[in-house]
Amino acid sequence: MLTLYYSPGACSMASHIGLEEAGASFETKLVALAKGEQRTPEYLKINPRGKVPALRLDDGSVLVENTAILAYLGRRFPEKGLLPKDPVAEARCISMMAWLSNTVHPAFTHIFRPERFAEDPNAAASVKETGKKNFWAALEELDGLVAGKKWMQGDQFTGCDPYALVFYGWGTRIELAMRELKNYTAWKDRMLERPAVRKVLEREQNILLKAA
Ligand SMILES: N[C@@H](CCC(=O)N[C@@H](CS)C(=O)NCC(=O)O)C(=O)O
Repeated sequence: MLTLYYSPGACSMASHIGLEEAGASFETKLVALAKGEQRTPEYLKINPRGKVPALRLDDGSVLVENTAILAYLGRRFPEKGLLPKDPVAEARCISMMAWLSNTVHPAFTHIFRPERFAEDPNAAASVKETGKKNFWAALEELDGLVAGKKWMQGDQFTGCDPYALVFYGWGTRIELAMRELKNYTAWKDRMLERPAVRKVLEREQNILLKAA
């Protein structure tokens, strides 16, 4: 049985939705980030980096990083199409997930945890402001990328979709003008129509259900 370590509202929601979409048999273990549970000795044995998500596999080993978990689910449940079969399409999907992980997510972290980027408390406001500009620019880019498409990679629903939903939720949480992003918002509404997505949003009590 697969075990997902997650925290409601965190980026682990991408892997959580991926597991539901894949129809995988899995259990969840809540790691409350707000209570610092990611830094307990027990959890550090699972992921020494103290981050969610982490996915315990059937053989007891652990996989971390949304990009890797979503790619794994794509390979393990190929009939669900979370990872395109064509090599170029597959690479484009991984490329987008890598960008979400290495650029979009850290832009938000600058807003949420400025002290991680500058120890001087006087710098916090500036770090946050820069993070906000970069995060908004990334959301605008996502809006452009999904224009004229049903899903992030085109006609096929892939791992990029649950991953991109995390950032729509975070933008909503900090009250950015998400509705100005017409394509991204229409895509988010299509996401909310998917039973697997709704199931996870309900389990995580996600803000997108309240905002819908
Ligand atoms: N690139 C990683 C990011 C993991 C990550 O930063 N997770 C955050 C939640 S969104 C976390 O666990 N933060 C806890 C902390 O930094 O203390 C991934 O996609 O899995």
